[in-house]
Amino acid sequence: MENLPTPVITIGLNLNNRNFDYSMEELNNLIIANHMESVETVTQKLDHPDSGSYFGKGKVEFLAQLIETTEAETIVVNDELSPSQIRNLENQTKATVIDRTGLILEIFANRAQTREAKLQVQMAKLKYQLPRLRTSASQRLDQQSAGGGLANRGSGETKIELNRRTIEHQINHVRNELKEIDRSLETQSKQRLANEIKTVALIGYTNAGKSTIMNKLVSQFGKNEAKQVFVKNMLFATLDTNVRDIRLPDNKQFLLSDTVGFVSELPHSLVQAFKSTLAEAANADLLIQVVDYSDPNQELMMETTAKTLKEIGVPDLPMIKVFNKADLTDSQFPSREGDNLIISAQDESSIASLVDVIREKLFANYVTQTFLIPFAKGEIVNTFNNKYDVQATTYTGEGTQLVVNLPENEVARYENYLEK
Ligand SMILES: Nc1nc2c(ncn2[C@@H]2O[C@H](COP(=O)(O)OP(=O)(O)OP(=O)(O)O)[C@@H](O)[C@H]2O)c(=O)[nH]1
Ligand SMILES: [Mg+2]
Repeated sequence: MENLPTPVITIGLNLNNRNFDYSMEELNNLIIANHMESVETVTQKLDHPDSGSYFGKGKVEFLAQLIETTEAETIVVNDELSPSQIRNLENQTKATVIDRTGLILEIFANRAQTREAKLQVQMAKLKYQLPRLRTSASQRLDQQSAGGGLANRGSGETKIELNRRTIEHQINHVRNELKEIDRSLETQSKQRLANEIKTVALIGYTNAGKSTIMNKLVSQFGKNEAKQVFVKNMLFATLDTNVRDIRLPDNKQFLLSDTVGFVSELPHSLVQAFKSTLAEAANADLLIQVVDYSDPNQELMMETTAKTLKEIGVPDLPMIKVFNKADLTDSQFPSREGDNLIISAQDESSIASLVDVIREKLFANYVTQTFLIPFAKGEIVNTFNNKYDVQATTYTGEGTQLVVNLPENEVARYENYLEK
């Protein structure tokens, strides 16, 4: 039997922010994703966080009472706190305090599967811990002074120094390991560049259906249709970038990548750590932003996505928006407005319209031309058949006549055989 979720108290400051309710809802989803359950939610309206203890004095006292009277022993905070805020809150409430960043790092740590993802999460965690070492160190000092003597203070400080050096050492170690992996990934993407294969990246808010769409495309058009990715109704189901070869029936090929989903205020250290994984998106020819159309917060989720892309350093790339899960709404699907689509990943004709838009966007520079290839140049006929969409083949006295849809810049290469 599975363990029951850990009871916690969630708290958040409302700084007159229009996104406040949404961010509290998101926090609750993050809590569920971390196998916790909120037994009580406490919010406060303030102009700015209390620099000492985040909440004001009265509210902190109220929290201390709640910790005493409920089964919860942990407080989860909707913002990233300073080390001293965490320390003060912990001292005053006698609870364990986890801030939003710490929570997201925990979820990522539990989800990471591949060596790369594990290292990336570890890097983010170490960087988060480094400035926070003071927390436990000062606590130790407090305890020592409470014990009466200053005699031990020196040894306490040496310990902090030791911890700091251990963490810095670990950071270097992880950084080197990541560099190794990065190098091999770089070779792979250079190869792609050399092959001029187009790339498409699925991006967007977590749980929108990116991996589901990936799987549908892979099972219909994948070179290896068995290579399905993990799908689950939870936040951050995907942490690793998965890249798959897609080959449409008309020989148009591209690489499709699926990657980690976004959430608002994704910790900076995590974004940094995942940069190389997310580079897949930064280099794409086309981004497909998947949006959960059944979610009332979809506008804010799109804002979150835009912000995160900026933070990763993704340039202004061609992007289409796919409003997914329309089966859960009253809207007609599939339907298209400009380059944007309303679809359901579970519906076959939806996937077909998505493929149409991808094809249009990705292969816009394709032209249809007629060539007459002499019989002696059979290898060109083979190339056409393997690489491009051959729409008609006629055998004439002079050679093979082919109607071919191919990239405009490739035409020059076969100029001698163009039929005028
Ligand atoms: N009803 C409905 N459910 C969908 C649709 N697309 C995806 N889902 C479900 O939504 C949940 C999340 O899907 P995923 O494909 O894992 O979402 P994701 O965007 O990859 O999520 P992360 O990897 O966490 O970022 C799963 O339970 C899917 O079965 C859809 O069109 N309709
Ligand atoms: Mg996914």
